[in-house]
Amino acid sequence: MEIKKRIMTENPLNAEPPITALRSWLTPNEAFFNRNQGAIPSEPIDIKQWRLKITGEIKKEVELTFDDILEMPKVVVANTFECSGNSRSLLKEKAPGNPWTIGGVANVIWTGVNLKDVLMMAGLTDKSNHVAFEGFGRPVGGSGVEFIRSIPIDKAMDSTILAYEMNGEPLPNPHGYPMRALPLGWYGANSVKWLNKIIVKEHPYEGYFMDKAYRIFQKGQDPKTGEVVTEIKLKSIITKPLNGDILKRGRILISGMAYAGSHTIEAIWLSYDRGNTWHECQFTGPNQKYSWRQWQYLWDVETSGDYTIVSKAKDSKGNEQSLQGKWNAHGYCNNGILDHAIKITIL
Ligand SMILES: Nc1nc2c(c(=O)[nH]1)N[C@H]1C(S)=C(S)[C@@H](COP(=O)(O)O)O[C@H]1N2
Ligand SMILES: [Mo]
Repeated sequence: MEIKKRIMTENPLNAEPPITALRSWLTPNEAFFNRNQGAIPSEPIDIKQWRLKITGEIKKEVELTFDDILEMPKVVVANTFECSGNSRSLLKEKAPGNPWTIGGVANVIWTGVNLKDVLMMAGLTDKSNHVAFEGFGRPVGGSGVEFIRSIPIDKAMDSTILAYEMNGEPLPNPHGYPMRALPLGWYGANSVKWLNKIIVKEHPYEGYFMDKAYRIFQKGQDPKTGEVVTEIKLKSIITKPLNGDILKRGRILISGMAYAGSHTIEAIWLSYDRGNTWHECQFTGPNQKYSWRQWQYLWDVETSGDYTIVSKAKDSKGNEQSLQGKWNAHGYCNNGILDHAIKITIL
């Protein structure tokens, strides 16, 4: 399948697929968005030379080859993966950064090993509170620092995998070959690509990509006091029809996806009057923890005119999406209902 992505920046590569590529429950690897702070390794890393080192606040250092990884218990899990900057360009008030529409998201089947199994080989101590991930070590971006991120030990032990396959294929080079960290249900920034080192720490890792980027804060506020971007927020998207479509009166199929990190989707509604009245939609796809849920609505339209259609999801905790996305300095986590409105014309 040829999929032509919209390139936002070429170097480093930041690109989103067309919305039509987001209509299937599984996203093909070729349609997986690209988000890079720095260079992609120019050659795939040599698997024979590659090692995964576990160091820091642990009982003993461990070094694993790729063959060692393949001999460990395998985990296969579908997981929806989203960049925290996704939908930034749809915010009512603009925020700086890549102008994603809704394409900075994908649902794929990941194969890997449990991070817990690797950490248990190293042995935890009473100072093993955070787990930092380091990858391909070229300093990146204007900041000139390495892309290193840490997550709390509970997430690391409970639901984080070290992924080496996407949809049954080795990770493509731009997506982190041969391995990336994958805290399930969390924003992409926590998924360090080209992983080669795990550092167990007493305190969260301190650095640009922990303290300045990937935090929710307001202008004038110290970024470090803002909340770290972790679990994917409840959101729904309409993938059919497309914004600006002109359709004939009669029965119109509206469909899309809804997702909520580690929570499942319980209900979804559609409105064609900007959220004044809501109509319950049907689910059409699998209902699995960590994966988005497909939905549809069959709309019998009798009156021609311009319509604004929006969707609203409710998760298993009973949360509902709010009408407008909450603005923050980096424009992260936009999950507003009206921000995701689709405008169509019925003839
Ligand atoms: N080493 C490294 N890992 C990284 C990044 C990066 O720039 N370098 N970007 C992060 C961000 S912000 C996201 S959203 C995802 C994007 O992964 P993808 O390019 O496979 O879509 O990777 C994360 N891991
Ligand atoms: Mo991201």
